[in-house]
Amino acid sequence: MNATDSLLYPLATRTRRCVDLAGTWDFRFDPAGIGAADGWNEGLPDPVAMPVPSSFADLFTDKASREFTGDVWYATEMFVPGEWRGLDLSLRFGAATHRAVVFVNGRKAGAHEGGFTPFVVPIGDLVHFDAPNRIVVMVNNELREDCLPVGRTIARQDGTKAAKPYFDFFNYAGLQRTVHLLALPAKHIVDFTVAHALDGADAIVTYDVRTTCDLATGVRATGDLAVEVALLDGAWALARPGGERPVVASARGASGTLRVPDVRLWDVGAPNLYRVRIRLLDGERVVDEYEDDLGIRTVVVEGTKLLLNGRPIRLQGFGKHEDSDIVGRGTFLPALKRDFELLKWIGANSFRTAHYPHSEEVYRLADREGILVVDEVPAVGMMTSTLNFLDAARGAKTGFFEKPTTSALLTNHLAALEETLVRDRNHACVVAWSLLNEPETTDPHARPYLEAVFARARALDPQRRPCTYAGLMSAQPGRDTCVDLCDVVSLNRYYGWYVFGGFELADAEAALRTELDKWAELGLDRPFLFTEYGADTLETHKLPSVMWSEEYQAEFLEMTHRVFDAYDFVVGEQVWAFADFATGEGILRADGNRKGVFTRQRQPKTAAHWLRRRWTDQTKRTGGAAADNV
Ligand code: BDP
Repeated sequence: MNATDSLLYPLATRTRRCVDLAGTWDFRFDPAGIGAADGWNEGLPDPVAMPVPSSFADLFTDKASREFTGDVWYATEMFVPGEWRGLDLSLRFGAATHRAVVFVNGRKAGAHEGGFTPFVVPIGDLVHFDAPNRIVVMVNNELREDCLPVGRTIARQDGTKAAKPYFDFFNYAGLQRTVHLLALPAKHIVDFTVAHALDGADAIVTYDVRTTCDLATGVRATGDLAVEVALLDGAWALARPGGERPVVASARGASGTLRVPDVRLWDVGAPNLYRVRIRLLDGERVVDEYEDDLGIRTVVVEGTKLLLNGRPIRLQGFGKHEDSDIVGRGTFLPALKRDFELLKWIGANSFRTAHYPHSEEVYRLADREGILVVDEVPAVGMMTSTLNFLDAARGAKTGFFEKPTTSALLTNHLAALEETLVRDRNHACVVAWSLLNEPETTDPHARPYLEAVFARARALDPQRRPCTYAGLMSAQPGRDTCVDLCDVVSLNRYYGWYVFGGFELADAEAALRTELDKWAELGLDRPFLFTEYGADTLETHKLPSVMWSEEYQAEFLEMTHRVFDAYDFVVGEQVWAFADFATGEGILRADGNRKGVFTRQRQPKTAAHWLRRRWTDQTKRTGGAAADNV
């Protein structure tokens, strides 16, 4: 079984059972790394209570717990009913940050590297039926140079470990996402892909379904079984209790096409969703059935334009972390809903999942709310620097892609990339893939590494969505050795903050214009997206403005937007950041990164009102896809 097998979102259907294991689990820190030798895989001695999902860091009142780096252990019990004998049983983790080993009834069931993508471990041989079963998970949150996200782990004087991220967000960890017990038919659907094209008023959906029969034979074959794919009307109003939604189109075969007459396209703010129903059939008998929401829309890059459903779209929104009070990076649906309401209020139509794939629930909600997502792989910290945000602007050579760890890092990067794209590629909301954040592309050694990453991404997306990376500030026109790999050029720029800040804001404006003029001269003929620009802002007022005041953040944004509006090839502005977020401690961060347009408690700073005016006006002005919808 591969890590990317059975990454389908866990949903119960007539053939599938799925038990959410959220709740209060047992938990223990293991600072001395004795758990394995002391048999904690059988169960935890003297555990404390721990909510799952959540990050553990902000739940305790002592600093050692918050900053803990090393192994932590989780345990719980689950009941496996006898009628599930003969089914394919597995545990599915939405994520375990950054790596995990899973034990069932004391025996190892599986392991996974990478903290932001789901994985499935088969447990059929390990469970007791009609009885409680013990699950134990050892999670490790150490940062390394050969793993994503990149950083180091140091030993402090007293021997305890500490994280040294090469990135600027708190190293939250643990079982931060959902955990499910799955019972699937022995022969089942593993995955499917869709790609969309428009033909007049109709859509043509090209699909491909993988089943366990393919896995067994290694070739595209369903044996004696047949695959049937149907597109159902998605409107909830049409779903009658006990009744079925009307079938809009259907086809037989593991791959094929569906013609959707008079298609209702998914769009920004108009999130029309169909339901896709996939059946694996033995004659008339349904062996397996999977059903989920599906939005139909096209994304194409044409010259310097980004087209959504054939119309130019301008992305406006934010770079956004998964980060909230108390739960840290843990999945917490009410906070997520609040974020989407704020996005709609401010007129945003998109965000980037900086700097890792967010929880699956984020994309499901984005599909339902009609918000576009630039989906980022957890490839951040690809400069040897613990002050990466400063060094990105300075451009010192760190030789990141020349290290002995580079090839192992690439292997892990490709795995994380594959898991991200396989997990998310059917979502209508995903408009582009961001394959790295601020890699050291000023160094030609980055080139072969990025070529491998881009090639893998392109092979994994039948929709051929644009691929990009968020480019660091020192990778100026002519100095970035990889920019031609991008379908959309994404820039992280801090004119007016890390350079030419405060009273020098007019010089910042001139420098930004000079850079954009140089990009124009290079004639790349591609759309440009600003994936980061922003200023740290405390909830304080100052007239005239000073850096860190709310007035300065608004002036900074006004200046930057004045420049963007003068360049046609700039098709997107994603402010850094949506909300204030937690970072490690340091003299350059005032209790976290404060570049949020909203506070960490999700209240607006002054700039939020200003942005709202711009983004609601702009959508009217452009008359494009965003206009109808936000
Ligand atoms: C960029 C990083 C981002 C930081 C930001 C900042 O991509 O993660 O939070 O700078 O300094 O370098 O605020």
